[in-house]
Amino acid sequence: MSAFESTIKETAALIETALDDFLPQSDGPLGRVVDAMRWGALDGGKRLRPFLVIAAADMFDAPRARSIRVGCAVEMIHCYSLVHDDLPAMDDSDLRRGRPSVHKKFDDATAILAGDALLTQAFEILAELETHPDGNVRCAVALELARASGKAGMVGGQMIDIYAEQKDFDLAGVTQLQRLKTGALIRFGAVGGGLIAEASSDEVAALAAYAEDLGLAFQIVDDILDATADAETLGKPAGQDAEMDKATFIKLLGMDGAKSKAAELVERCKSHLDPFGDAAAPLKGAADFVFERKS
Ligand code: GRG
Repeated sequence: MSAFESTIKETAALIETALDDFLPQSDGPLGRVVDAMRWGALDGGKRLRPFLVIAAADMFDAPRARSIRVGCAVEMIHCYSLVHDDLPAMDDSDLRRGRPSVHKKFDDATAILAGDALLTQAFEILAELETHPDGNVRCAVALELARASGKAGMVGGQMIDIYAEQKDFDLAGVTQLQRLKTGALIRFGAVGGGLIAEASSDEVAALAAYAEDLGLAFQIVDDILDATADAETLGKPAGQDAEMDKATFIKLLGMDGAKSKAAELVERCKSHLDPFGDAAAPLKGAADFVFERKS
């Protein structure tokens, strides 16, 4: 295991414990929604977005207790999006992280409510005093997460993605779609970490520039992994079977073009962190991890 993999595993364990504490089990109908929230949020995932929060906040020596709370908030939003995305009305997926998706384990109504409850609890956590003693800081972080999650961010990107299945998008169109759908929460990770640590506006801008390039690289790698898995299933060279009704980076750039674009973005994203010197090593490690990941 690389040094970076051990680091992200350590922060993932901190997030797992904190999420477990935020979601205590209970009895009756309320217990059912909590069980479904736990099924959707615990025991899985790379915890990349919370890692970005913690690593960015660490650069400014912010208390870990605060960055872990902000990390849990963004992970709850991410998990809610996966729970809803798996529903029959969206991607209709029976499996998530190698086990039954929430609506398969429970039922559709419970999955909708569990997703809603994860979404709302994320903002409850950010509003609580323990997140930061200064209400202005708590408000700034909540505002940033709301914008990243809603119609100007992830939800907007998902809407465009559903619509785009019938349309031919050019590179600028796909880039914009992915900036919203997956990029906005990744961007929040680094920016949220800077905000909770009361970094200067220039420092937050550098974190945003890093995370914007990182988010795009993440999505290109996701497309490469999907195309490779499809090719293995179909027994054809990777990249030749990109879904024709869906705009992907593979469809627009080809497999080799997509790989070099991802590599270019990873190098560029790391360069935005140069002003932070050695303190930025964990965030730079995250960029290499995104490029090299296999799942
Ligand atoms: C339903 C409002 C709503 C939005 C859904 C993000 C999203 C929008 C849907 C997920 C579909 C998907 C699989 C997109 C590809 C990129 C992505 C977000 C992958 C999953 O993120 P990882 O790899 O997952 O960080 P883990 O399991 O590691 O947390």
